[in-house]
Amino acid sequence: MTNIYNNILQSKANDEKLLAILLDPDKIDLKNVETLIEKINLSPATHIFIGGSLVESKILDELVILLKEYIDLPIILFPGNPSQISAHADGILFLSLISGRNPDYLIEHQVNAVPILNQMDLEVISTGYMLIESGTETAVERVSKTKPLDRNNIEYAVHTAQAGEMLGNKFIYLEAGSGAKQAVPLEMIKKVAQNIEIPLIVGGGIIDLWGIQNAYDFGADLVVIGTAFENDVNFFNNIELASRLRSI
Ligand code: 1GP
Repeated sequence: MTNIYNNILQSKANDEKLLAILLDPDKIDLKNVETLIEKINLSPATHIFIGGSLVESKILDELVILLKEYIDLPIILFPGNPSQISAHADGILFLSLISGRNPDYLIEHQVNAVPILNQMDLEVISTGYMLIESGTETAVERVSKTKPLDRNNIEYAVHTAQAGEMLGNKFIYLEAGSGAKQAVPLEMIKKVAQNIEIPLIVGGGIIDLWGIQNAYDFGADLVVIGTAFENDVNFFNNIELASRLRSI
């Protein structure tokens, strides 16, 4: 039941960096899923995240089943709300938006998700989710009706992450927002990483190898790539990029 998280802890202990490809079911055409699967299998990804802020898609179950059949990576749900849960996945990031002050995203959706999760065998991984200001309004901000944290107030971000850890979260996820203009500041990644023990996920607005490498160098344990791969399934084709990531 707890393989995904234990494996991530093991990777962290071995200083092996991890990479998740984020797939938004709303943006996937099942007709093209074969190519998608082929590209994922050629990529250096270690995990698949599935979800988005809005997901209205009816294909979630079908997509997860297909991915599970052809891809040998943990499939982890990254839901915007309880309607985005599939029993066919391996695990779920049980997110609490600790940067915000909207009770719906701190506890209400989580309570509503419990009867659904009780009927499933997903590995539930509690995650302190922190939205960081990134230049323009992002979907997470719009949908959750919460303010992101000031990107220059590193001390407050560190305290928020530490509070998340003290509350018992198993991950801290620093999120600039999908398609963000500016990724999470490297200095913030560094200070948060230095002040928590649990694994640190970083995502949003990372669009090239250097962004990935920098996030790792400053302390991210797992980097999430969504838009860059969505816009170009050949994103990881660059052999140099893939091999460099593998050797990290
Ligand atoms: C969003 O962190 C993820 O939740 C990924 O963001 O789409 O900008 O890569 P991008």
